[in-house]
Parts: sequence; structure tokens; C-alpha cells
Amino acid sequence: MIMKTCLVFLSILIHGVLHLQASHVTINQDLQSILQPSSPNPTYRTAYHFQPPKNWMNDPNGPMIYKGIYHLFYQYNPDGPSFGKIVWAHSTSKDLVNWTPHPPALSPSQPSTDSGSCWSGSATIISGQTPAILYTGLNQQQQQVQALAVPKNLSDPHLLEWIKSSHNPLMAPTSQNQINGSSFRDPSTAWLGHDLKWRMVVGSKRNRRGLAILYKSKDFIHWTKSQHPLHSGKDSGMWECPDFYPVKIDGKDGLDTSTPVGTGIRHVLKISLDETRHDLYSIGRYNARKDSYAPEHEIVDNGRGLRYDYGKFYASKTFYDSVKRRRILWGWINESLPIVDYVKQGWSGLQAIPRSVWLDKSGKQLVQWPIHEIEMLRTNKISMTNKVLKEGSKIKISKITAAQADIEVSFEVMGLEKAEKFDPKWRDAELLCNRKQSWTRGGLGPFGIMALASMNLEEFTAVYFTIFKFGEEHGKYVVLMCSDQTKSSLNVRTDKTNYGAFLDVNPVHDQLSLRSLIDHSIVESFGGGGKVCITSRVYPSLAIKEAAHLYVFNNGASPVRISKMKAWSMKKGVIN
Ligand code: DQQ
Repeated sequence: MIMKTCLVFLSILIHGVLHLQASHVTINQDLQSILQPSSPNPTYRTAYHFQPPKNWMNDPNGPMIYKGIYHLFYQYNPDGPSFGKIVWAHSTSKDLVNWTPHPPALSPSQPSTDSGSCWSGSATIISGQTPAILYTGLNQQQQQVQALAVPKNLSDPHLLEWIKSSHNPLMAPTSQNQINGSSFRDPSTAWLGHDLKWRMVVGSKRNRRGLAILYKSKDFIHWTKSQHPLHSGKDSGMWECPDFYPVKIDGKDGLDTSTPVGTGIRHVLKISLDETRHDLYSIGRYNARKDSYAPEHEIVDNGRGLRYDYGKFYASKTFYDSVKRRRILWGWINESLPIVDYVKQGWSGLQAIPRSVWLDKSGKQLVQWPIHEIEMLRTNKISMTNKVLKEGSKIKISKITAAQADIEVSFEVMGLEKAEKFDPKWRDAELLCNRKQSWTRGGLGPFGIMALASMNLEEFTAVYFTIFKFGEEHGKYVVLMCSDQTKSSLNVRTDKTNYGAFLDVNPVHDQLSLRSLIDHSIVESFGGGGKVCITSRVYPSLAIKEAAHLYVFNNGASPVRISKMKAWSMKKGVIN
């Protein structure tokens, strides 16, 4: 064994350990088998976030509801905890909380199409009743091509067996279509146009221009590339996992992806930027006749657009839940550890709690909120109302399982005159969070929660707000929300970014609300009722299980009032 280890390390020194494939880091397979434990290390496993029992998981694929059953497919390496030869793993659920695993729906098989891997894709429910999966295959030549699979037995609500089309690959790079075979992936859910032709987009790039290439088809088998992409972005690099869907201007109801364009509708285009690993979206108008899309607010292509989540959240995908008439968002949360560490852990990757998503009243951004079903896991409720948090103070939230909890708190600010002046040069919220850390005394704020805190506060993940006065203009304020991992662990090998975003809430009129779902190694937070979401992936060395604590705190120079606070222990979901 020692000899084998030495040889593997030698080979790594000579040939290099890591290489990139679709930007997921891979590891030498021999090294993986040596490092991999016989059973996964449970320390940082979660209680109510979706994950397979072991091994590597990345993007959520083809989420849908069929005959009242929710389906989630996901990118999965059955051979180990790092990226590798990928299959579409499959689980189903009646409530999006408890999940039953099934055999992989798609595995590499066809040399012309997917013998290398079955990469990401989406499901479309044709005519409201027949599901079809479009996905990316990595063929024998390592080229990315698009393929179709359909259920073998439509009367099986669990859709256990899938048949790959004999027409595969349906779309492939050729010298005529000028598509680069290593940047052509992740077909979206398709939508039906006025001319009864299906449309869908595939992520790509040309040089450094990111592309959402548009395809059309009459029969879902023969697809024609449109001359113009649906949208593209200068200098952004590869666009992965594009998602395109309508939202209502008014109200929280979701819309079917094929809803015809009308006056009460806007469209959302989401792209996953390979270079930064950020999911960006824009809200805009879709011209169904011209098949073009133009963003109204912010731009998707410069990396500074709106994000679903300002922490860890990537390769996301939505689907329309036709039963509860809502649009639901899934997103992958990867590890913040070096590859060798998660290989030793025996598993890698989580899915965020599915979120309902709708257009904010302002029309300028989306709002996201954890699906209401997750509340079935709440137990042991404790609450607090009308409590003043003095400057420089904290209150411990006891009697709940702090490592496995859900907390909702609303703050009412007092003493707005104490707010520090905002410098218009502070454009980057993450940088600002790094300057205004939770433990440094500020003006109005920082105040918020300290999750996964150790007994003597050597470790904690702080999620907090700081309010700034904007220029000389009276009554204008800027609210900064941060999720700080700087002190989340004594382990020096974990990512310690202090994530941040500006929150569009007026603290003069509105309370500042924060909800955090805490689950052992993840703190998923929703500020301002879901206007800003930040997910932190953390690995405490001390604040583990019963040794974890939860606090509300205020390190500002002015008191803040907790108008209401509710917190619950969370039960364990039945997950795979
Ligand atoms: N992951 C898949 C690709 C996709 C990337 C491969 C995004 O299809 O572009 O596992 O994380």
C-alpha cells in the first residue's frame, strides 16, 4: 500500500494532479481510491439539504413534476467523491423535502453521443403530459453534443427508465455551424412558439463572447440553429446552464415556460458564468416574433449583474410546478475545501433548499423564498418580540438545535443619525463586507445573527446588516448584507470569503428581515424577504452538533429593536 501511494504521488509530481474538465477539478483516480474513506465522513453532512449518500454531486438537472411526483436528476459520479465520468442520478419526492433514490436515469453508453459522460440538461413536458429530457453528451471524441431521452413507461409516475433517442446526437458541432465542440452544452427547457415550433437555448462561447445559442424544432428531434443567438455577452467567457422563463409582473404565481408573451409578462435569462462560478440573471423582454431577448435592468454579460445568490450557488435551474402554480429554483452548492480534503471526506456537493421565485413589485429584481414545505421540519419553536439589542450586545438563542435550525428575525433600526456616510466609490459589496466585519464596531450595524458559533466564539458565521447614509441627501440609505465566513472555522484550508450584496430596502419605513437555514455546514440566508440570498458553506472545527450555538448580535453604535424573532430546531428529512 505504502509503495502504491508513493508511486501515485510520483506520477502526480510528474504528470500533475489536477486537470480541468468543464471547469470541475478532477483528481488522479489512483489517488482518489487511496484517499477515499470506506464510508463517508458524517461530520459536515446535512440533515435537510438534498445530497446523495456518498460521492460527488454537481448540477441539478431536469427538475419537473410529473403525475404529482417531483423529480430531481443531478450530475453524479458513481465512482467517487470528485468529478469524473458523470451519470444522471435520479430521486423523486412527494413534497420536495423527503426524497427516494432510484437508479441513474442516464448513464454513458452511446459512443457517438455520451460514452464520455451525460452532462447537464433540462426536462420539458410536451403537451402538458409527455416528459422529454434534452442533455449534453460527451462523445467518444470528447466533443459536446446534445441528445434526447424519453421515458420508457409513461404510466410509471416515478419514470424509472429512460430511452435514448436513436436520432442522437440531435445537435453536434460541425465545421459549418462554427460551434466549438468543447463549449457547447446544457440545453434549457424548451418553450413552444406561436408557430408551434419548439425553441430552446444551449450555452456556448465564441472567443470570449458568451452565447445562448437558439434552436428551433417542429418535432423535438430535428433542431435547426437560428442565425442569431437568443442573447450573448461580450467578454464574459463560457455561458453554462442557460435558463429562460417568463415571470408575471404582478404576483407570486409562476408561469409555464411556454406561456405566450403578453402585457403582464417579463422574461428572465439566467446564465452560469464558468469563469466566476456565479449565476447571473437579467429581467427583460422577449420578442417572440423575432426570437430576440433584451434585458431591461442591469446586464448579464459583464459579471456585475444581478445574482440569484451572492455566496455559493451555481448551475441552477428552475421548473414550473403546475400543481402549485409556482416556479421553483434548484442550485448546486459546492465545497469550499481543497479537493484532497473532500475526497478524504468521501462526498462532495449539496443542493440548496428549493426556492420559490417571482418578480419583485419593483420589476427590477427577483425574490426567492424557501419552498413552504420545508417548514414541516420545524419543531421546538421559540420566539421573542420587541426586544432592544443594545449597542455592543448579543443574546443567545437557546433551547433549539443550533446546528440544525431555521431562524427568522426582523430588526427595526433606531438612531439613523448614527449611520456612517456611504462613499459612492464603494461599488463592490463583497469588498465592503470585508472592511466592515461583524466584530468591528460600526455606526448603524453591524447587527444580525452569529450561526454555528463555538462556546467561546473562536468560531462563528455572522450574517448581518450595516446601514449607511447616502451622500448629503436626506432620508436615503444604503443597506449592506454580509455573510462572513472569516471566523467560520479554525481550519485554515477552507474558503473564508465574506460574501456581500446591497439590499434594496428602505430602513426608514421597512423592517429589516433575515431568515437563515442552518444545517451543520451550510448557512443559507434570505435578506429583505428574499431580495438578497447568500449561501455560505462552512466547516467549523469546534461548533459541531451540540457544541454549536446561535446568537443575535448588534455591534453598532446605536441600539436596534428585534421586533420579532422566531426560531426552530429542524428535524431530519428522509433524503436518499
Ligand atoms: N457541469 C456539467 C456541464 C455544465 C457544468 C458537467 C456546470 O454540463 O456546463 O458536470 O457546472
